[in-house]
Amino acid sequence: MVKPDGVGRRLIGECIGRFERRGLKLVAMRMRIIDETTAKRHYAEHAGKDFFDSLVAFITSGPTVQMVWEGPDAVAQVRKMNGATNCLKADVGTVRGDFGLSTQNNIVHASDSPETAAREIALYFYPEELLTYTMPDEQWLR
Ligand code: FUP
Repeated sequence: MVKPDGVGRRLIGECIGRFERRGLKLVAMRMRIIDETTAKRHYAEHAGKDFFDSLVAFITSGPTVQMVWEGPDAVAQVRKMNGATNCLKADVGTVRGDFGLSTQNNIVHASDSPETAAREIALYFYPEELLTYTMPDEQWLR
């Protein structure tokens, strides 16, 4: 997901371009302003923490772009490309290491496991919105 700061800083294309060039396949995408209920479900694991209210306020503060990317080890690949949660600790060359300064305003979100991905995809997409198709270069990307 590109978060409100990423959208507001016109980094949607930058993020999509990086995942595309890596060789991942985009199978679903939508743009929405997340409502408070969905935000609290998304970040349920952080409920009760001191940054929770601020996190919910931030993620609901503007448009976000949800995407589903497929490919070998897609979850791990995207996590690595996004960089550490705190942009200060994110390696240069990652989205957060190249564009961010903060922990909260860290531009992108990515699922941390295939199980989390399944839960988060279901929060934002109907099953029929996940497209099945073949890219001509898939033989080189496995
Ligand atoms: P990540 O998996 O990298 O998105 O990170 P977490 O699930 O640990 O945290 C989710 C979001 O909570 C982060 F993107 C930013 C926010 N956060 C804070 O604002 N402060 C913290 O101390 C930890 C996380």
